Amino acid sequence: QKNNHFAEGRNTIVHLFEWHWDAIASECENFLGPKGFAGVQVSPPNENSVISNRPWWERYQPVSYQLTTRSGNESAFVDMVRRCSNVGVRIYVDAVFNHMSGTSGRGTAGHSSDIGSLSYPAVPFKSNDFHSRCDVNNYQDAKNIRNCWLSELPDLDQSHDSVRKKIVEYLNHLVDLGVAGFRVDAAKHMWPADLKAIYSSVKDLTGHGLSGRPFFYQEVIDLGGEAVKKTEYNSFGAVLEFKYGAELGNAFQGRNDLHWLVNWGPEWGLLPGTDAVVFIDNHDNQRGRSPAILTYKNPEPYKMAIAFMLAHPYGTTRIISSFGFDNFDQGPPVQQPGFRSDDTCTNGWICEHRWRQIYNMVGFRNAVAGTGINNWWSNGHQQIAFGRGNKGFIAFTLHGDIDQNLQTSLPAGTYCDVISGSLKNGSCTGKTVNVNRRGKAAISLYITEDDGVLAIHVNEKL
Ligand code: AAO
Repeated sequence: QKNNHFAEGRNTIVHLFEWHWDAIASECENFLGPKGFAGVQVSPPNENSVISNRPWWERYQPVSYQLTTRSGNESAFVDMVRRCSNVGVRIYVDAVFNHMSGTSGRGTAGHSSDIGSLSYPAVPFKSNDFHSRCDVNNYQDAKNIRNCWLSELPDLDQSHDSVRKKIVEYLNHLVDLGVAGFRVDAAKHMWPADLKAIYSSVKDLTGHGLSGRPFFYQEVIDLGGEAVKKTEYNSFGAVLEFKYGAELGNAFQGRNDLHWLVNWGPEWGLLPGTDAVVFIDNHDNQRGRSPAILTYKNPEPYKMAIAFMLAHPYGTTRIISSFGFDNFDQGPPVQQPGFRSDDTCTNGWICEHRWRQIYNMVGFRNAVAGTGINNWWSNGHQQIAFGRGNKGFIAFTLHGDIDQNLQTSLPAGTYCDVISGSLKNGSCTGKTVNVNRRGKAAISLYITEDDGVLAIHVNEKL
């Protein structure tokens, strides 16, 4: 349940937040497959309440487990799974089963929900399937966190067999359709024993070359100081490691010297890497107020933090692909993304995963997979560099120029910097780096350049 089931040579999940199933299918074929992405996290595929002005968050208000939403219906979902799987890209579902909708009315498949009587006939769930009403308002109290209602959302009682059965049926249905795993929404608000029981009742993966236990990665926000701990969850599934993006966000905004990253990993209070799914920002905290969190709105340090994440061996990496927004509630653009000749998106979509500095680092991660960190270098402050075995090397500066001959373990030759450009038709569109026969690389990285990163690897060598 901690195995991410990535296809050979692929390593990163992209969260195509609010994309439609047919657009995701095309994206797998046209971009994600060829660029080496491993998987897509999709928005919740089950029926949700239709809420006025159609905010993004209506998708976290389940009405039933039927697969009809504004992203598409079940046949479009099946087609997406097939087309993505055919090009080596797995599908991971955002699974919302801590609660049901907090809104009375109709859902995206036309079914009703009634918050007064706690009735969701299309599942069906009835009032005795829920914890009685109280609000999650005390993060020092595990019972309050897990038995009360998060954001006024009716809280399912997963200790009941009848509730477990409905959830397992939903997850099994998705396994039958060929998904590889689940992001478990609000896992912190459910009891570990209940989750363990639910996961172990879900069937093994089938189809599209998959087998074994589904991947479960759980949303347990643990930045320390609360009653619920991430370590209660990582024995039976992976956990989204929220400390990761908060620490790197601080570091790449200059609030912590980069050279301290020499021991990045569990020594920083992070979970073991094999238990962690890591990210710089997600769909919630990109809308939040924490100054630690970097997003597309602060592109230079954001791209650096993502480059560090993708260059470092720790964890299963995930990137968010956003739509642009000015306020918290704003839903996705009416039109799905179009694409410019430089790969970037139109129609209000940010498409971070199509930024060269980001997708080329997805390629870097694939090129260096299986190696450790070596040849660590720093100037003692805001400049660092390190290698990944004899496969890749990366340098960062937040302050001042780097003009150094740095020791690498790379084969001699001329490499393309995959941050300032790419290898195209036998030449580099950006900077080049020469590595001599002793492995010394002539690294020039000036603070005046567009990006404070330089990265080279064996798959983009002249
Ligand atoms: C909407 C309306 C509500 C209305 C409700 C029902 O906005 O006003 O009551 O409908 O009608 C999303 C939206 C919600 C939306 C909901 C349903 O965010 O606004 O409510 O859909 O439509 C906690 C949970 C975590 C949760 C997060 C948002 O632990 O699980 O809140 N995330 C997931 C999803 C999210 C979704 C839901 C759950 C619900 O990813 O999109 O909600 O399905 C602390 C705690 C965290 C806590 C946060 C926020 O952390 O540790 O556990 O997350 O606070 O309350 C700083 C702070 C620290 C904070 C941290 C968060 O460091 O110091 O306190 O940042 O990164």
